[in-house]
Amino acid sequence: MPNNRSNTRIKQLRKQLEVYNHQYYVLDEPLVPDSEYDRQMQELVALEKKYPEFLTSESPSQKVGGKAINTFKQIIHSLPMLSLDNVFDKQSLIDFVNRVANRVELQEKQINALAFSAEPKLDGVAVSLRYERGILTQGASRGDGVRGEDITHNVRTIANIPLRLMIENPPDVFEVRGEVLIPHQGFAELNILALKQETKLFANPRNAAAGSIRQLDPAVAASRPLKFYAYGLGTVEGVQLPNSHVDRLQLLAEYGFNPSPGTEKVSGIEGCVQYYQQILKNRDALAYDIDGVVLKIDDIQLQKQLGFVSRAPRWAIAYKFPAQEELTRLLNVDFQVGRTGAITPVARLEPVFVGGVTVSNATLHNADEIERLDVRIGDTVIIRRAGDVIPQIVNVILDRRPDETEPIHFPDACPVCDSELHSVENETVIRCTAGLFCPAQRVEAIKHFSSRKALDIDGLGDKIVEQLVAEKLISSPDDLFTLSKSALISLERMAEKSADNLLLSIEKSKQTAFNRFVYALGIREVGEATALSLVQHFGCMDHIIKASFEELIEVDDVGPVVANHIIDFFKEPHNVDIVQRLLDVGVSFSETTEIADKSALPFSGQTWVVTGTLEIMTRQQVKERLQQLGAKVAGSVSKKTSFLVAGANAGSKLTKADALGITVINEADLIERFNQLEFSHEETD
Ligand code: I6G
Repeated sequence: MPNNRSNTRIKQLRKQLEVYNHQYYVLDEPLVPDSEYDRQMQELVALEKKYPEFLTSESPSQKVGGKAINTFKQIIHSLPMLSLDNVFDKQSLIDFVNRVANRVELQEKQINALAFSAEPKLDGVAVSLRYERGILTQGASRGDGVRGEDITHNVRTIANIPLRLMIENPPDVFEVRGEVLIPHQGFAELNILALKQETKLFANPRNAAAGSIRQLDPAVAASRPLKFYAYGLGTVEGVQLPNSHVDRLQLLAEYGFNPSPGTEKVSGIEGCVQYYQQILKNRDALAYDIDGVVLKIDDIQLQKQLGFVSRAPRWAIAYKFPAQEELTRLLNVDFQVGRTGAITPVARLEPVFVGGVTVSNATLHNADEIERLDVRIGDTVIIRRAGDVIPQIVNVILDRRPDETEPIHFPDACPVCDSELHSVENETVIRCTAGLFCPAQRVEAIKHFSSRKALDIDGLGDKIVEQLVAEKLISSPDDLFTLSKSALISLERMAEKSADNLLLSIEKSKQTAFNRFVYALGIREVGEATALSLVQHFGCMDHIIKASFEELIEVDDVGPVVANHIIDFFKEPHNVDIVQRLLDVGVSFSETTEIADKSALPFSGQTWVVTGTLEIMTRQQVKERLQQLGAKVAGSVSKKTSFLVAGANAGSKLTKADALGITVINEADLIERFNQLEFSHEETD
């Protein structure tokens, strides 16, 4: 091809690929299949190789693969990157608005109508991007606000940052400021990869994002799922800008950026407070971390009038959420034995206010987690509490470790009954092998038996069960039905009236529903939904006890894993005896089952399809877990499908799901969802 025709073609391909990139990475609406994109990119790369004189730094072919640098250059921001003042409560927000109103002499009516731009405060890393005549020439970290580091080589690799502004006549200088972050799904994938490669896990998405843009080699940033969201402008020359901040964000979208998602224009203090509350309520449903909302006077003229104090604008404020991470000290680690014998290390902490509540315990999950964190008694630790998820220790501050600490050892025997422990290959859980001979498992089994969704024995609280077992007044669920009033009164703080009421509740609980009874037995992974399916399938207790593996996997929610748990449970003569003794003491149920409230299960009403090769869980495990959570698992994708879980090499199901606009999630995201539910769900141990 002659030179000038090649140059024309190169320009054509670049323009087309820029549009494809923008549609894919910024708008999330791909225009062409990957194969077509790849074909055009290959053609561009080949032409640029043949005619290197036409190669430019803003070509879409240059997004990844730049050279590593030796050291970071310092840059001086042309306009300082300011910081925001924070408020943590409504009164301080009102004080902020009143200060604004006093300074620009607003009347009450004007305050109520004052327009604010409101946006979620993304928990990422602030960066500034400089475009000269439309070309990205510099990316800089915030640094101290005056001086930052040159991270151009890394920001160039971020997929939703355009290398060229998407407009015909770009301004001479256009600086965009915003946050770089890693969404939850990408973060989970990064840590799964780190686990596989046995490298250090990232503590949280913010640290991972900060670490990614502070790399000498741009290949690292290119491999990280970074996203950039624009929240404002720096120096701009050669273009007239709108006088509203929200309109400026709209302009940023037209130039090819993702403005801060969820930005809205709101009015007055009440508008700001409502926005804050709405975002706080929906915080856990967002795809990324946020730590508050940012409120800005929308009118740029007013902003200019207000100016700055020290390094912060007077026209903006961060209204922060209660912290989700805090520092505290590890006082001790207890090893708890659960209903099915699983041993869970529980961290006892110096009480600390985090995420809106005082926290004094956190889970350490298992032995691997203790080893990963290398946490020791006396350590200062970062604790995190997000939404309803049980608090976790995310990291140890090694600088603050006291002298002469020892690694924490997982016990060699059950901490309660001293029986042998058992660990299964590829499972992180270590269990006590004593079953109901272990007092801890006994207590948990009886608590489960009497819980609300099981026999629902009103007034039999956890503390009473613990005392009854400790005093050897009961040792298995059937003993509850032979308890005497004098035995109950012998317990600490048990008055005569309470003992009478409790005996009445126990008596009343004898009349139950068949599915509640099966659930109450506490068979591993047989939750409410599975208990109901078993009862509906087999119709009587004897058939469930005697069911073979083949018969069990015929049942709706039962797969091989659960089937084996059921068989193991009834293989134990002790468990069959308990069932018999319960029936002998008068527990009875109608064969017609009460419908369990399946609609209360987290995934009820949803239809899921699983396809492709999964790496961590087997497809069967995923299917069973989804069913336990109330989902229907279907074999094919249709309009009724709620979610498709797609592993590697997913084929036609993925294509169909895409065509139908069905939400597709990968294994990492699925595991993240399971983990979030794990601690609030009673079905598993
Ligand atoms: O809108 C914003 C979001 C986050 C900001 C901001 C920010 O810092 C993390 N910082 C400033 C100084 C401004 N807006 C004006």
